[in-house]
Amino acid sequence: MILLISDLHLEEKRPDITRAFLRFLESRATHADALYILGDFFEVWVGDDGMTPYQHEIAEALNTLSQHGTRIYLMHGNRDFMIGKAFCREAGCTLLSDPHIAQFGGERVLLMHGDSLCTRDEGYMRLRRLLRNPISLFILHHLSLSKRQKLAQKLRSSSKTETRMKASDIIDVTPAEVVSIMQHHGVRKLIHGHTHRPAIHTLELAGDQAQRIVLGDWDRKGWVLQVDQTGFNQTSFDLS
Ligand code: LP5
Repeated sequence: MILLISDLHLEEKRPDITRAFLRFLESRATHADALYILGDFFEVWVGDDGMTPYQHEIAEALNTLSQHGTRIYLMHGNRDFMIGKAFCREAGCTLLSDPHIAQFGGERVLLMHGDSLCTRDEGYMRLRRLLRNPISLFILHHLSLSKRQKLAQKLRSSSKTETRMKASDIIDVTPAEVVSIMQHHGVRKLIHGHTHRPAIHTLELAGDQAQRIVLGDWDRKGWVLQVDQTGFNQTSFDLS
């Protein structure tokens, strides 16, 4: 059995999400062969050198699960693309590229965070290109921790102001982009997060039925997608 989650936005200020996640790791996740975390696992990540005691505690909890035998795979999101090797080593998880093709029960499934599918959000696309190119990443990694923290704060506040003003369809995935990437990778199933709009969408790809499964974010509820012999089932639970 495989479990997939995304967009937990873990931070010390949300003990309810943290508690629910730690409970999930100690219970349901121990029965899984693998756990996939598809980005925005943390609210914000400025580099492994800035890890707080809280973040070490989360890494340790992941590591305990991996020692127990559940393989853990982590993908970057737009908030935590600076997660690096040190965190993964400490947490016992493997960093996946975005996109990544997984084999679930013999089916090729495309896994993504989902932000790169929102191509109508031109402001964000520009910011993404700027932050994620290798030269910027090199520079960012060499800035002092305090500078990175200040920049991250600035980005968060600009992003909050701007997203409030964006139309709902602009900050959702672009349908043509979904079709194009699924065709490019030759898959009939795509799983992603980012948009905080949990759903299973069906679409037609070159005459075949295809599915786009959107993972929910953890806020008032937690969301988990389970893949087993019965298929792909996403369920939610109250965080309290
Ligand atoms: O995060 P979310 O879901 O609320 O919004 C996203 C897009 N915003 C972002 C920015 C993140 O919230 C903040 C990332 C912090 C990373 C920290 C690590 C880096 C450390 C070093 C920092 C340099 O991803 C938002 C999308 C939305 O998803 C929906 O898809 O709309 O995009 C924006 O709002 C972007 C704006 O349109 C453009 C913002 C311009 C900001 C200019 C500030 C200049 C600072 C330059 C720094 C190099």
